[in-house]
Amino acid sequence: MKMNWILLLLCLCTACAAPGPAASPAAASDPSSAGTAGSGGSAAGSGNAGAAPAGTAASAANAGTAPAGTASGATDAGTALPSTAAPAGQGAGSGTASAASFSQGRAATVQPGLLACRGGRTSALGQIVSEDGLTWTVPAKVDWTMNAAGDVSNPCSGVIYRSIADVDVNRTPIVEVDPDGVVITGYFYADNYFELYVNGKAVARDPVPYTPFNVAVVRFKAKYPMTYAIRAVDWEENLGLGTENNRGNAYQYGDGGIVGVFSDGTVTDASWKAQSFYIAPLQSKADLTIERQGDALIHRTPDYNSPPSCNDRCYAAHFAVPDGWTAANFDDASWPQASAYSAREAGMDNKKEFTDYRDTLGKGQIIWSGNLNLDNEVLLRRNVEGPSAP
Ligand SMILES: [Ca+2]
Ligand SMILES: [Ca+2]
Repeated sequence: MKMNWILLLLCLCTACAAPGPAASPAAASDPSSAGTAGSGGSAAGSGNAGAAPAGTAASAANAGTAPAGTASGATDAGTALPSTAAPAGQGAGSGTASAASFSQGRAATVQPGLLACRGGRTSALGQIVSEDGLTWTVPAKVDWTMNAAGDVSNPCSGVIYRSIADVDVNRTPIVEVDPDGVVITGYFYADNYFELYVNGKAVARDPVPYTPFNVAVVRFKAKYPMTYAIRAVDWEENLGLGTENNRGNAYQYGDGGIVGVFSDGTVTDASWKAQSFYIAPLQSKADLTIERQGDALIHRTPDYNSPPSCNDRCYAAHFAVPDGWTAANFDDASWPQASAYSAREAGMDNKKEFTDYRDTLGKGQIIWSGNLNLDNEVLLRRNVEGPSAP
Protein backbone atom coordinates (compact mmCIF):
# COMPACT_ATOMS: atom_id res chain seq x y z
CA MET A 1 0.00 0.00 0.00
CA LYS A 2 2.74 2.35 0.97
CA MET A 3 4.61 1.51 -2.23
CA ASN A 4 1.46 2.23 -4.27
CA TRP A 5 1.25 5.71 -2.79
CA ILE A 6 4.89 6.35 -3.56
CA LEU A 7 4.39 5.19 -7.13
CA LEU A 8 1.26 7.33 -7.46
CA LEU A 9 3.09 10.38 -6.19
CA LEU A 10 5.97 9.66 -8.53
CA CYS A 11 3.56 9.39 -11.45
CA LEU A 12 1.82 12.64 -10.52
CA CYS A 13 5.13 14.41 -10.20
CA THR A 14 6.19 13.10 -13.57
CA ALA A 15 2.94 14.05 -15.21
CA CYS A 16 3.06 17.66 -14.11
CA ALA A 17 6.75 18.18 -14.58
CA ALA A 18 7.39 16.63 -17.93
CA PRO A 19 4.98 16.05 -20.78
CA GLY A 20 4.96 12.85 -22.74
CA PRO A 21 5.14 9.29 -21.55
CA ALA A 22 8.83 8.88 -22.34
CA ALA A 23 9.88 12.03 -20.57
CA SER A 24 11.56 11.83 -17.23
CA PRO A 25 10.71 13.44 -13.96
CA ALA A 26 11.99 16.96 -13.69
CA ALA A 27 15.42 17.40 -12.26
CA ALA A 28 13.99 18.82 -9.07
CA SER A 29 12.23 15.56 -8.31
CA ASP A 30 15.40 13.52 -8.30
CA PRO A 31 18.14 14.05 -5.78
CA SER A 32 20.82 12.70 -8.09
CA SER A 33 20.37 15.54 -10.49
CA ALA A 34 22.09 17.83 -8.03
CA GLY A 35 25.31 16.02 -8.68
CA THR A 36 24.97 16.10 -12.42
CA ALA A 37 23.32 19.43 -13.02
CA GLY A 38 25.24 21.45 -15.50
CA SER A 39 27.49 18.56 -16.27
CA GLY A 40 25.20 16.75 -18.66
CA GLY A 41 26.94 16.34 -21.95
CA SER A 42 30.39 16.85 -20.50
CA ALA A 43 31.41 13.96 -22.66
CA ALA A 44 32.18 16.46 -25.37
CA GLY A 45 35.76 16.82 -24.42
CA SER A 46 36.32 13.13 -24.34
CA GLY A 47 34.90 12.50 -27.75
CA ASN A 48 31.74 10.87 -28.89
CA ALA A 49 30.43 8.64 -31.57
CA GLY A 50 28.98 11.25 -33.86
CA ALA A 51 31.95 13.54 -33.78
CA ALA A 52 34.54 11.06 -34.99
CA PRO A 53 36.30 12.27 -38.10
CA ALA A 54 35.33 10.32 -41.17
CA GLY A 55 37.71 7.60 -42.11
CA THR A 56 39.22 6.92 -38.73
CA ALA A 57 39.09 3.53 -37.17
CA ALA A 58 37.00 4.99 -34.40
CA SER A 59 34.37 6.34 -36.68
CA ALA A 60 34.25 3.07 -38.53
CA ALA A 61 33.53 1.43 -35.25
CA ASN A 62 31.16 3.90 -33.73
CA ALA A 63 29.54 5.77 -36.53
CA GLY A 64 27.97 4.34 -39.60
CA THR A 65 26.95 1.27 -37.72
CA ALA A 66 23.26 1.90 -37.97
CA PRO A 67 21.67 -1.40 -38.84
CA ALA A 68 19.92 -1.76 -42.16
CA GLY A 69 16.59 -0.04 -42.27
CA THR A 70 17.27 2.28 -39.39
CA ALA A 71 17.92 5.94 -39.20
CA SER A 72 21.43 6.91 -40.13
CA GLY A 73 24.11 8.12 -37.79
CA ALA A 74 22.59 11.57 -37.87
CA THR A 75 20.87 10.84 -34.61
CA ASP A 76 23.79 9.13 -32.98
CA ALA A 77 24.57 9.84 -29.42
CA GLY A 78 26.72 12.83 -29.04
CA THR A 79 25.86 14.73 -32.18
CA ALA A 80 23.93 17.27 -30.16
CA LEU A 81 26.46 17.55 -27.37
CA PRO A 82 27.05 21.05 -26.15
CA SER A 83 30.66 22.08 -26.39
CA THR A 84 31.39 22.01 -22.72
CA ALA A 85 34.93 21.78 -21.54
CA ALA A 86 36.48 18.47 -20.76
CA PRO A 87 36.35 17.59 -17.10
CA ALA A 88 39.47 18.39 -15.15
CA GLY A 89 42.17 15.83 -15.59
CA GLN A 90 40.80 14.47 -18.80
CA GLY A 91 42.35 15.41 -22.06
CA ALA A 92 40.51 15.26 -25.33
CA GLY A 93 40.28 11.83 -26.83
CA SER A 94 40.71 10.04 -23.58
CA GLY A 95 38.80 8.28 -20.89
CA THR A 96 35.14 8.62 -20.27
CA ALA A 97 32.82 11.40 -19.30
CA SER A 98 32.58 12.27 -15.66
CA ALA A 99 28.79 12.47 -15.87
CA ALA A 100 26.16 10.21 -17.32
CA SER A 101 23.19 10.97 -19.52
CA PHE A 102 20.03 9.43 -18.13
CA SER A 103 17.03 8.06 -19.97
CA GLN A 104 13.90 6.54 -18.52
CA GLY A 105 11.60 3.92 -19.93
CA ARG A 106 11.61 1.92 -23.11
CA ALA A 107 13.58 2.70 -26.21
CA ALA A 108 11.96 2.68 -29.65
CA THR A 109 12.92 -0.34 -31.69
CA VAL A 110 15.00 0.66 -34.71
CA GLN A 111 16.24 -2.79 -35.70
CA PRO A 112 13.88 -5.70 -35.02
CA GLY A 113 16.66 -8.26 -34.97
CA LEU A 114 20.22 -8.53 -36.25
CA LEU A 115 20.10 -12.29 -36.48
CA ALA A 116 17.21 -14.70 -36.95
CA CYS A 117 18.00 -17.90 -35.13
CA ARG A 118 15.54 -20.50 -33.94
CA GLY A 119 15.62 -20.80 -30.19
CA GLY A 120 17.48 -17.54 -29.69
CA ARG A 121 16.34 -14.34 -28.07
CA THR A 122 15.57 -11.43 -30.39
CA SER A 123 18.70 -9.36 -31.01
CA ALA A 124 16.96 -6.04 -31.54
CA LEU A 125 18.40 -2.54 -31.29
CA GLY A 126 16.61 0.49 -29.94
CA GLN A 127 17.07 4.22 -29.66
CA ILE A 128 16.12 6.47 -26.80
CA VAL A 129 16.53 10.15 -26.04
CA SER A 130 18.09 11.01 -22.72
CA GLU A 131 16.99 13.87 -20.51
CA ASP A 132 19.75 16.04 -21.95
CA GLY A 133 18.43 15.57 -25.47
CA LEU A 134 20.93 13.03 -26.79
CA THR A 135 19.93 9.97 -28.79
CA TRP A 136 21.43 6.66 -27.73
CA THR A 137 21.44 3.28 -29.39
CA VAL A 138 20.76 0.41 -26.98
CA PRO A 139 22.02 -1.95 -25.86
CA ALA A 140 25.01 -0.58 -27.80
CA LYS A 141 25.93 0.96 -31.10
CA VAL A 142 27.42 -2.23 -32.40
CA ASP A 143 29.15 -2.59 -35.76
CA TRP A 144 27.34 -5.49 -37.39
CA THR A 145 29.21 -4.73 -40.64
CA MET A 146 32.40 -6.16 -39.15
CA ASN A 147 33.56 -9.59 -40.30
CA ALA A 148 31.87 -12.33 -38.35
CA ALA A 149 34.26 -14.43 -36.31
CA GLY A 150 34.50 -18.11 -37.14
CA ASP A 151 32.44 -20.72 -35.35
CA VAL A 152 33.59 -23.18 -32.74
CA SER A 153 30.10 -23.76 -31.41
CA ASN A 154 27.19 -21.97 -33.02
CA PRO A 155 23.71 -23.48 -32.90
CA CYS A 156 22.51 -20.87 -35.41
CA SER A 157 24.93 -21.92 -38.16
CA GLY A 158 25.00 -25.55 -37.07
CA VAL A 159 28.80 -25.53 -36.81
CA ILE A 160 29.66 -27.22 -33.54
CA TYR A 161 33.12 -28.72 -33.03
CA ARG A 162 33.53 -31.34 -30.37
CA SER A 163 36.64 -29.69 -28.99
CA ILE A 164 38.90 -26.74 -29.73
CA ALA A 165 41.52 -29.19 -31.00
CA ASP A 166 39.09 -30.25 -33.73
CA VAL A 167 38.54 -26.71 -35.02
CA ASP A 168 39.69 -26.23 -38.60
CA VAL A 169 41.17 -22.76 -38.14
CA ASN A 170 41.87 -22.52 -41.86
CA ARG A 171 38.19 -21.88 -42.35
CA THR A 172 38.62 -18.58 -40.51
CA PRO A 173 40.34 -15.92 -42.64
CA ILE A 174 43.35 -14.13 -41.16
CA VAL A 175 42.58 -10.43 -40.82
CA GLU A 176 45.68 -8.42 -41.63
CA VAL A 177 46.15 -5.69 -39.04
CA ASP A 178 49.90 -5.23 -39.64
CA PRO A 179 51.59 -6.76 -42.71
CA ASP A 180 54.75 -7.45 -40.69
CA GLY A 181 52.91 -8.94 -37.75
CA VAL A 182 52.55 -12.42 -36.34
CA VAL A 183 49.49 -14.62 -36.84
CA ILE A 184 47.44 -15.09 -33.71
CA THR A 185 44.37 -17.23 -33.13
CA GLY A 186 41.92 -16.44 -30.36
CA TYR A 187 38.83 -18.07 -28.88
CA PHE A 188 35.92 -16.24 -27.26
CA TYR A 189 32.87 -16.96 -25.21
CA ALA A 190 30.87 -13.80 -24.64
CA ASP A 191 27.69 -13.26 -22.69
CA ASN A 192 26.40 -11.98 -25.01
CA TYR A 193 28.36 -10.17 -27.74
CA PHE A 194 31.85 -8.95 -28.55
CA GLU A 195 33.72 -6.96 -31.15
CA LEU A 196 37.49 -7.37 -31.28
CA TYR A 197 39.84 -4.61 -32.41
CA VAL A 198 43.61 -5.00 -32.53
CA ASN A 199 45.97 -2.04 -32.88
CA GLY A 200 42.98 0.13 -33.70
CA LYS A 201 41.67 -2.04 -36.52
CA ALA A 202 38.47 -4.07 -36.59
CA VAL A 203 39.15 -7.81 -36.56
CA ALA A 204 35.85 -9.61 -36.01
CA ARG A 205 32.52 -9.55 -34.24
CA ASP A 206 30.55 -12.22 -32.46
CA PRO A 207 28.37 -14.11 -34.98
CA VAL A 208 25.52 -14.37 -32.42
CA PRO A 209 24.53 -11.09 -30.73
CA TYR A 210 22.26 -12.42 -27.99
CA THR A 211 21.39 -16.07 -27.52
CA PRO A 212 21.95 -18.96 -28.06
CA PHE A 213 25.36 -18.91 -26.45
CA ASN A 214 28.23 -19.59 -28.80
CA VAL A 215 32.01 -19.91 -28.98
CA ALA A 216 33.90 -18.08 -31.71
CA VAL A 217 37.37 -18.16 -33.21
CA VAL A 218 39.26 -15.12 -34.48
CA ARG A 219 42.52 -14.95 -36.47
CA PHE A 220 44.62 -11.92 -37.26
CA LYS A 221 48.13 -10.82 -38.13
CA ALA A 222 49.44 -8.02 -35.94
CA LYS A 223 52.68 -6.78 -34.46
CA TYR A 224 53.82 -5.95 -30.95
CA PRO A 225 53.36 -3.95 -28.90
CA MET A 226 49.75 -4.98 -29.39
CA THR A 227 46.62 -3.23 -28.20
CA TYR A 228 43.57 -5.38 -27.73
CA ALA A 229 40.25 -3.54 -27.52
CA ILE A 230 36.93 -5.28 -27.07
CA ARG A 231 33.38 -4.00 -27.07
CA ALA A 232 31.39 -6.38 -24.88
CA VAL A 233 27.60 -6.21 -24.70
CA ASP A 234 25.11 -7.90 -22.44
CA TRP A 235 22.02 -7.80 -24.67
CA GLU A 236 18.46 -7.02 -23.56
CA GLU A 237 14.89 -7.78 -24.62
CA ASN A 238 13.31 -4.77 -22.96
CA LEU A 239 15.19 -2.16 -24.98
CA GLY A 240 16.37 0.76 -22.92
CA LEU A 241 15.51 -0.98 -19.67
CA GLY A 242 18.38 -3.43 -19.37
CA THR A 243 16.10 -6.39 -18.74
CA GLU A 244 14.74 -9.56 -20.29
CA ASN A 245 12.03 -12.09 -19.63
CA ASN A 246 13.82 -14.69 -17.57
CA ARG A 247 13.41 -16.78 -14.44
CA GLY A 248 9.73 -15.94 -14.25
CA ASN A 249 10.32 -12.20 -14.25
CA ALA A 250 9.51 -10.09 -17.34
CA TYR A 251 12.04 -7.53 -16.10
CA GLN A 252 14.97 -9.69 -15.08
CA TYR A 253 18.39 -8.18 -15.50
CA GLY A 254 20.86 -10.41 -17.31
CA ASP A 255 24.48 -10.82 -16.40
CA GLY A 256 27.43 -10.25 -18.67
CA GLY A 257 30.91 -11.74 -18.80
CA ILE A 258 33.48 -12.53 -21.47
CA VAL A 259 36.50 -14.78 -21.71
CA GLY A 260 39.11 -14.67 -24.47
CA VAL A 261 42.21 -16.80 -24.95
CA PHE A 262 44.87 -16.05 -27.56
CA SER A 263 47.59 -18.25 -29.02
CA ASP A 264 50.33 -15.84 -27.94
CA GLY A 265 49.44 -16.48 -24.31
CA THR A 266 47.40 -13.34 -23.83
CA VAL A 267 44.17 -14.04 -21.96
CA THR A 268 41.43 -11.97 -20.44
CA ASP A 269 42.14 -11.30 -16.77
CA ALA A 270 42.08 -8.52 -14.21
CA SER A 271 45.06 -6.82 -15.87
CA TRP A 272 42.68 -5.54 -18.56
CA LYS A 273 40.97 -2.18 -18.31
CA ALA A 274 37.17 -2.15 -18.28
CA GLN A 275 34.77 0.76 -18.38
CA SER A 276 30.97 0.70 -18.53
CA PHE A 277 29.04 2.85 -21.01
CA TYR A 278 25.44 1.67 -20.63
CA ILE A 279 24.04 0.90 -17.21
CA ALA A 280 20.48 -0.39 -16.60
CA PRO A 281 18.13 -1.04 -14.94
CA LEU A 282 18.44 1.67 -12.30
CA GLN A 283 15.65 2.21 -9.79
CA SER A 284 16.85 5.77 -9.29
CA LYS A 285 19.38 8.03 -10.94
CA ALA A 286 20.96 8.40 -7.50
CA ASP A 287 21.87 4.71 -7.64
CA LEU A 288 24.77 5.61 -9.92
CA THR A 289 27.67 7.44 -8.39
CA ILE A 290 30.94 8.18 -10.12
CA GLU A 291 33.92 7.84 -7.88
CA ARG A 292 37.44 8.90 -8.68
CA GLN A 293 40.09 6.48 -7.40
CA GLY A 294 43.46 7.74 -8.45
CA ASP A 295 43.09 8.27 -12.17
CA ALA A 296 40.20 5.85 -12.48
CA LEU A 297 36.55 6.87 -12.73
CA ILE A 298 34.47 4.13 -11.14
CA HIS A 299 30.85 3.85 -12.25
CA ARG A 300 29.49 2.60 -8.94
CA THR A 301 26.05 1.00 -8.81
CA PRO A 302 24.29 -1.19 -6.25
CA ASP A 303 24.31 -4.95 -6.34
CA TYR A 304 20.54 -5.18 -6.26
CA ASN A 305 19.74 -8.54 -4.73
CA SER A 306 16.92 -8.86 -7.21
CA PRO A 307 15.86 -6.76 -10.19
CA PRO A 308 14.47 -3.37 -9.13
CA SER A 309 10.71 -2.86 -9.19
CA CYS A 310 10.79 0.05 -11.64
CA ASN A 311 10.00 -2.25 -14.60
CA ASP A 312 8.93 0.02 -17.50
CA ARG A 313 10.05 3.16 -15.71
CA CYS A 314 13.60 2.14 -14.90
CA TYR A 315 16.38 4.57 -15.60
CA ALA A 316 19.40 3.90 -17.76
CA ALA A 317 22.74 5.69 -17.67
CA HIS A 318 24.62 6.32 -20.90
CA PHE A 319 28.18 7.44 -21.48
CA ALA A 320 29.49 8.46 -24.88
CA VAL A 321 32.04 6.07 -26.30
CA PRO A 322 35.18 8.15 -26.80
CA ASP A 323 36.78 8.59 -30.19
CA GLY A 324 39.70 6.35 -30.87
CA TRP A 325 39.07 4.03 -27.94
CA THR A 326 40.52 1.10 -29.90
CA ALA A 327 43.77 2.85 -30.79
CA ALA A 328 47.13 1.99 -29.27
CA ASN A 329 47.69 5.55 -28.08
CA PHE A 330 44.25 6.00 -26.51
CA ASP A 331 44.58 7.19 -22.93
CA ASP A 332 42.64 4.69 -20.82
CA ALA A 333 44.01 5.94 -17.50
CA SER A 334 40.49 6.80 -16.34
CA TRP A 335 39.26 3.26 -16.97
CA PRO A 336 39.20 0.97 -13.94
CA GLN A 337 40.80 -2.45 -13.91
CA ALA A 338 38.55 -5.24 -15.06
CA SER A 339 36.88 -7.45 -12.48
CA ALA A 340 37.32 -11.23 -12.75
CA TYR A 341 34.43 -13.55 -11.96
CA SER A 342 34.19 -17.28 -11.42
CA ALA A 343 32.21 -19.34 -13.90
CA ARG A 344 29.60 -19.80 -11.18
CA GLU A 345 29.35 -16.08 -10.51
CA ALA A 346 29.01 -15.39 -14.23
CA GLY A 347 26.44 -18.14 -14.70
CA MET A 348 28.68 -19.99 -17.15
CA ASP A 349 29.33 -23.13 -15.14
CA ASN A 350 26.01 -24.52 -16.38
CA LYS A 351 26.43 -23.46 -20.03
CA LYS A 352 27.71 -26.35 -22.09
CA GLU A 353 28.97 -23.90 -24.72
CA PHE A 354 31.45 -22.81 -22.07
CA THR A 355 32.10 -26.04 -20.19
CA ASP A 356 32.61 -28.11 -23.37
CA TYR A 357 35.66 -25.97 -24.20
CA ARG A 358 36.86 -25.31 -20.69
CA ASP A 359 40.28 -26.85 -21.37
CA THR A 360 41.02 -23.86 -23.56
CA LEU A 361 38.65 -21.16 -22.31
CA GLY A 362 39.61 -21.93 -18.71
CA LYS A 363 43.08 -20.50 -19.39
CA GLY A 364 41.52 -17.07 -19.31
CA GLN A 365 39.44 -15.37 -16.67
CA ILE A 366 35.86 -14.25 -17.11
CA ILE A 367 35.96 -10.50 -16.90
CA TRP A 368 33.59 -7.55 -16.90
CA SER A 369 33.33 -4.20 -15.23
CA GLY A 370 32.43 -3.89 -11.56
CA ASN A 371 28.75 -4.75 -11.93
CA LEU A 372 28.05 -7.98 -13.80
CA ASN A 373 24.30 -7.36 -13.88
CA LEU A 374 23.78 -3.67 -14.52
CA ASP A 375 26.69 -2.80 -16.80
CA ASN A 376 25.54 -3.78 -20.26
CA GLU A 377 28.04 -2.18 -22.62
CA VAL A 378 31.58 -2.58 -21.38
CA LEU A 379 34.70 -1.58 -23.29
CA LEU A 380 37.87 -3.51 -22.52
CA ARG A 381 41.49 -2.77 -23.32
CA ARG A 382 44.86 -4.42 -22.82
CA ASN A 383 48.30 -3.44 -24.07
CA VAL A 384 50.65 -6.37 -24.63
CA GLU A 385 54.40 -5.91 -25.10
CA GLY A 386 55.07 -9.38 -26.47
CA PRO A 387 54.02 -13.01 -26.31
CA SER A 388 53.42 -14.39 -22.83
CA ALA A 389 55.48 -17.29 -21.56
CA PRO A 390 53.79 -20.57 -22.47
CA1 LIG B 1 27.31 -14.37 -28.55
CA1 LIG C 1 22.67 -6.85 -17.75
